[in-house]
Amino acid sequence: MADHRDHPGNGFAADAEPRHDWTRVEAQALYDAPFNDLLFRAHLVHRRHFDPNKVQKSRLLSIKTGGCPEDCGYCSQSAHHKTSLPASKLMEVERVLSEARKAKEAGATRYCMGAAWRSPKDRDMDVVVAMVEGVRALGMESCMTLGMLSVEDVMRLKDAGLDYYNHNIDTSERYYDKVITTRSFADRLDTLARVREAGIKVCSGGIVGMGEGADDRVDMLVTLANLPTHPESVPINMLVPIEGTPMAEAEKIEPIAFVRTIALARIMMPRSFVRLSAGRTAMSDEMQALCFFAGANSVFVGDTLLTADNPGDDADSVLFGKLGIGDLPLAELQRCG
Ligand code: SAM
Ligand code: DTB
Ligand code: SF4
Repeated sequence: MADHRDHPGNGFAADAEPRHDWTRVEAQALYDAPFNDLLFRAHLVHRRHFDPNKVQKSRLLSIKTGGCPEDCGYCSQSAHHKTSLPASKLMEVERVLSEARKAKEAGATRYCMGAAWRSPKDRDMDVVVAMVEGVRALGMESCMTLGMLSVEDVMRLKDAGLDYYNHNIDTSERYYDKVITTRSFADRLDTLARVREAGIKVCSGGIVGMGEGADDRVDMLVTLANLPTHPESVPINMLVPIEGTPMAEAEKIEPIAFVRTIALARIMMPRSFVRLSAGRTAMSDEMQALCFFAGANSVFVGDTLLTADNPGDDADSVLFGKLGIGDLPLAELQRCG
């Protein structure tokens, strides 16, 4: 069989090298193109850089749940909203590592740990560092998402060997204050720049289905694609509506618009892993299949995300079996891109 990177002459030579000078107008034109044209182009870009039949699997764990001082309008964990979620303290290192071991046995290559903080306190950092070291010793990639970081925090995480830091820009700069008022879009970009500067890989994406317009989805992706280096991992979350949050009743995103968002991310950030993230329990198999065709090549596995449901290993193995999609082992993963 032909190498997956082989492709017929297709007239999209400019897709070969990542660009960092996307304009809103050209990105919007891609997003608005006839669906088949958009998907065809995204799929060609995808095949040029990745095996289209392999998906990277990450597993999430909430290491500190609830009681967060930030007011993110989508989040079950914000102390500003009346959700049914009880707050808990930072987990013990051994418990985290025992969960990480199970995730590895179930096929995850990256272990992502999330805390409901605006930013970590100094005393938390010792514990977090031990978690990173423990996960790496298990032979998995480590990822943390802890809120805003100082230069000192970033250096400690780098020294511990942290592979990825997740910090989402969530939406466009224009729509940002409709979603969050306790921090700014610029705050997010500052932390991302510190993480990049320290040499930690960047995971940054956003949420769609929060009542934003197509222009907000496009602008969010333009911001990410015009960073000096593309995030290695770009999670695209579909809002999981949480009762008691201001976004509980937000208008749902139309599935085709969601697929367009994935396709645009793939075209603009050709070498990044685009993760089909939160919201998969509300997606049909066909919608997920279209997302994989459009260039998504990473998912969260297991039956919970941080606090919300995820399809679980049995449902995923049925889906991936039907689609002929296999795992991307760690060794292969490190050669990608
Ligand atoms: N507190 C840290 C922060 O905000 O960076 C880390 C944890 S936070 C829960 C990680 C990301 O999860 C958010 O940036 C957001 O993109 C995503 N997220 C949170 N709640 C969500 C929801 N209900 N639906 C979809 N994505 C969600
Ligand atoms: C990301 O972009 N999505 C993940 C991860 N990064 C940390 C989180 C999704 C959270 C979904 C809602 C919940 O589980 O509470
Ligand atoms: Fe806190 Fe993160 Fe939730 Fe915002 S998204 S409320 S920062 S846990």
